[in-house]
Amino acid sequence: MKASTFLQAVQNIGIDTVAGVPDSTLKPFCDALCLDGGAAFRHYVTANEGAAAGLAAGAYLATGRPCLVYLQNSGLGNIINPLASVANGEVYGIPMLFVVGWRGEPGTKDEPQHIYQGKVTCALLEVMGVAYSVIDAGTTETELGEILARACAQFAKNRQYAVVVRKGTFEKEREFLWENGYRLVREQALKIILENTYRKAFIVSTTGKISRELYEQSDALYGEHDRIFMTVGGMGHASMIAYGMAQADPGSRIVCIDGDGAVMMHMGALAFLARQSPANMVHIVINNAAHESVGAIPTGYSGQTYAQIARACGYQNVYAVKTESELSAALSDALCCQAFSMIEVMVSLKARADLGRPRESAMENRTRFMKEWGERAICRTQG
Ligand SMILES: Cc1ncc(C[n+]2csc(CCOP(=O)(O)OP(=O)(O)O)c2C)c(N)n1
Repeated sequence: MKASTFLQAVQNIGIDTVAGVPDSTLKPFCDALCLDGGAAFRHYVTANEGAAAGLAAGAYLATGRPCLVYLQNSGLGNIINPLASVANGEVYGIPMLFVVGWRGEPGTKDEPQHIYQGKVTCALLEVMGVAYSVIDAGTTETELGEILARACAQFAKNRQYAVVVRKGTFEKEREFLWENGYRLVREQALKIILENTYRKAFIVSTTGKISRELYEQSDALYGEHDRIFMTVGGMGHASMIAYGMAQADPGSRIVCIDGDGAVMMHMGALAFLARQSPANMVHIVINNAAHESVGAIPTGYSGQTYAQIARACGYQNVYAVKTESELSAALSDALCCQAFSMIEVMVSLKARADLGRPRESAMENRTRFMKEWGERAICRTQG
């Protein structure tokens, strides 16, 4: 199905506002929204999926028209609160149309973070009282019309409706291409970060290609990656995982390698972390102003640098760097001073097409990581 066909059908039922967080299953749909297909809509990439549901609720209050909220099924966790306690028919009864990218559909091969989420996707919608239809590449325009008619019937009852989108549903069309103006390549920045930190620290890295690039670069440099905890799911929570470790052992050094989209998703963590100011933690934000891992759709970033935001929250040291030499200097400075720091690294949208994925299971990686950490703790108490 062409994303433009889908968007036209949605427009035909009176939807004019679209908000969400991009997803690779929905990539052609997101591309279309950022290109001509989006011209008929007010389109917002929100900080997280719950925020998109909030925007949809407000727009409905103002216009009486339901909005479309799009998300990867991982984002269902973020919409459950506004859905259950605001939009649900037992509260304010606010209709909205969800378009949910279905990663980890049972019977398909996908990454570990999608397996369980994929299994419970439809059950979650059911338990939330959201009627839904599943679409795929074979869904015809007539069938789509029928599905949207069912959605409208739910809207009339002040309920929500979901269209669950299987992998490969939307045809590849014209890609939304743009430049952010930065030159440093993310993978090169990650290599420099590893060279400066891997032997001195434990690393907690964020969801998406940042972790996949770190995995490959660490293997190339050190033949292993056991000191890296890859936060493959739970987007936006890497810094709190890092803090959980940092507070448990103030004698160890923890480096969190975050993405700008992930930081946006749960930005409250910055204020919390600044209040705690763990002297043994460095927070690195790789900023490409995009959700690059799922198709480089811009994040809706405000233009403030994350370093400025961190400074305003109370981080003790902040650095914003654009070049390899600035990054190396910031790393050596941040690692030698015992103060909670943020290094924001501006990078381009470049990524390798042949980037691999972790070969072990998530559980194997966890076991190796905890073993490394445990051995370090034993050295410390003995030494
Ligand atoms: C809750 C949730 N929503 C959406 C996704 C899909 N997703 C995976 S990686 C990613 C983009 C991450 O962007 P950023 O942190 O800026 O890192 P980049 O990919 O740009 O390096 C998204 C949206 C997800 N994994 N979880």
